[in-house]
Amino acid sequence: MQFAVVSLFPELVAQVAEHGVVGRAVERGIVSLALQNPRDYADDVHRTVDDRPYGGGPGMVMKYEPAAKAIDAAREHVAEDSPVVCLSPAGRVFDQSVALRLAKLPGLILLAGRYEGVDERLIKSHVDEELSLGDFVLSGGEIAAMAVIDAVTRLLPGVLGDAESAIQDSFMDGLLDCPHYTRPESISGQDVPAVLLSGDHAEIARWRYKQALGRSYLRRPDLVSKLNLDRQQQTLLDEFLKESGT
Ligand code: 9WO
Repeated sequence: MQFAVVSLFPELVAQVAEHGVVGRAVERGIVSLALQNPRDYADDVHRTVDDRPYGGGPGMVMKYEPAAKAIDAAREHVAEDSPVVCLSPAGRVFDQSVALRLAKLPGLILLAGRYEGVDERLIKSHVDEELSLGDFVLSGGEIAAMAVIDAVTRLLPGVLGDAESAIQDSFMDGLLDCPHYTRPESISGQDVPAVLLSGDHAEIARWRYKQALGRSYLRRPDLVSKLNLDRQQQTLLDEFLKESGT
């Protein structure tokens, strides 16, 4: 999959491709990341990319022309039918189902805004979709763009190993993860649950699924109500609630 990001801080965005899962995917040629800086397309001597807002008020607005030229240049690095996505708290919420949809695309251009916002006419003429990570404000769209690249890359065939993919699949059915433990067995009187030391793999799988259901129910009831639990799941959840005294 071909990603291109339009940003005034390309060296920040480049970091996502220099570490971890995304870094390996780039090394293995599964993803590419092109960067375009609107500043390189500003044609005045000061290479101006922002200007004062019409109507007055504090802050600056990202100018149309340098960003538009940077998006057009980004198109050269991605497949022809790659959409342009802008990261903004005004967008629809990015979740795993959106990540799955984007992972089917041949490419994606991500526009990361700065300042108080982007000239609305750029959104109108160049942006296909606005996406938000949630109801908070960042200083720019870069970190959100990096999150989208990471979440989408993990879904591409061959990026995760078999074991990691299996873990991802089992928790993509709409539940939170179960708790995890590693050595040592006891920390200041906090012990690893005995079942995890039992060697009984069926019982361990059952316990993990019960924990995932239970903490999803307690922390994210919205996720659980979407699921329509079957008899077996309802039994596990009832057990969890009885054991946890809730
Ligand atoms: C900021 C904003 C605040 C309230 C309502 C709508 C808004 N849109 C923007 C916006 O597009 N801002 C640009 C990108 C320029 C300023 C910094 N930007 C930004 C993106 N801040 N926060 C985000 C963001 C992106 C994705 N998910 C959460 C926040």
